[in-house]
Amino acid sequence: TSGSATPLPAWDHPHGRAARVLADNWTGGSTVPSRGLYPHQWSWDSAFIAIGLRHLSPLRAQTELETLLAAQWRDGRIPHIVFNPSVPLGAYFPSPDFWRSSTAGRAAGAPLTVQTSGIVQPPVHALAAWLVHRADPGLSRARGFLAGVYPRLAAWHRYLLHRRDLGGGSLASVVHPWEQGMDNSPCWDAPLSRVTPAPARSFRRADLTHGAEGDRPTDLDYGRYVRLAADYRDGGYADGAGAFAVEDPAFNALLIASEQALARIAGELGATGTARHARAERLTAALIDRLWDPAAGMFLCRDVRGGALIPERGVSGLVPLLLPTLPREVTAALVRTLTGPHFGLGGGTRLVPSYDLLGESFDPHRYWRGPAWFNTGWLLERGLRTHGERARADALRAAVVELADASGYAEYVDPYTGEPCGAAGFGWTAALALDLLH
Ligand code: 9YW
Repeated sequence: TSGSATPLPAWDHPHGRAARVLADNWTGGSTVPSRGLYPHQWSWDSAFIAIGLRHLSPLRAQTELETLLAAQWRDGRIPHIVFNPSVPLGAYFPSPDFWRSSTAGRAAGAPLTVQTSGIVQPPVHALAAWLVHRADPGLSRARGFLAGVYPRLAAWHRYLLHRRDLGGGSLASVVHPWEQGMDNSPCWDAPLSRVTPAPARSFRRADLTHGAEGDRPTDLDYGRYVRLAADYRDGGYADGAGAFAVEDPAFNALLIASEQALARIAGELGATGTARHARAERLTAALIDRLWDPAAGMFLCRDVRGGALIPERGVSGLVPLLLPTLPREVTAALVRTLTGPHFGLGGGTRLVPSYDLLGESFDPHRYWRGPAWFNTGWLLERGLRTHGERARADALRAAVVELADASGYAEYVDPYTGEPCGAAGFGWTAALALDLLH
């Protein structure tokens, strides 16, 4: 099934080992995050994976994004999971019979021919599409890659900017912790505490078959995830009514970076990107206005239902460093926070922890409550480089590449020791390490 792609890469250097992970996780039209734990296509995983895949096979990278976009709903949303029909139902929870996209999502325009979830994930896609195009502009033009994805990406951003402006301040809200992608971050504890958990006996987790219990979210977390998702489904996936709505800095920063990428894509297609650049600037102003906390020296999440900033330092609050047009005092404060005692980069830690090292809920092994992840490492490396922090960017780049390889391309690692946690052979870990090797 490797088609005309290059021969299988060798095992004796990091580039080859990362490429092997991506080859092993490729299913013919897209790449799974992990063969055991996550055997379907995930939205932001695919965007990160395409960014790495472009160095191995620009055609596969384009296909990865096209496969995802083919499952887009008519209202513009890109579902967080596109299910592979040949994988048994019990292999992952919640499975298609939970989401029931083609029936429960009918009013929102869910596709009829493919089963998906009904929630979304961070909008990294336009950024990924632009980077994939640049890897091989000749192939991209010959296939009409950008012309094909542009209207879909534009509809995606429209959905987020209009249907998801639940706080009325121009930013997009997430309606489920799975949407933001950092499932059990302590940032969600307060807004989630208002959600009545679904009884543990009403569902069956599949993740514990593949991961150590201490590395994963708790049953209580899962009860709340299930309740929120079931309520959203039972309301026909209409936006606005849910118990959980949060404006997250990483989600919105990625939307802004993707809006800038979409402006470049428009330019490449012969249109003007001016209006999109202007919108990205307005969104950046809204991000600072609504989520910047000068005392913390970082961005915080806003609990839209509770009406206040959430006083927890999650790595998502550093991700806006990626934006080139932030005011200088903001970027300077972000770099200080990243390298200070709460995140310890270059001091106690070599990779960025997902949560405050000094926070009460810090746990170096439990998923998004402390471990270091490679996608946030990649985003922050890009941010440091964008703002001229070359030595720090170089050090973080070296650490991502080295720890990704040393951990067997782990899903996440202990931020102090680099000890692997979660799944091995994880898609975006390999893809983003590969990207940083180029
Ligand atoms: C789950 C696939 C996804 C990631 C998320 C991560 C996890 C799904 O896995 O969520 O079932 O818990 O938190 O960011 O996209 O890799």
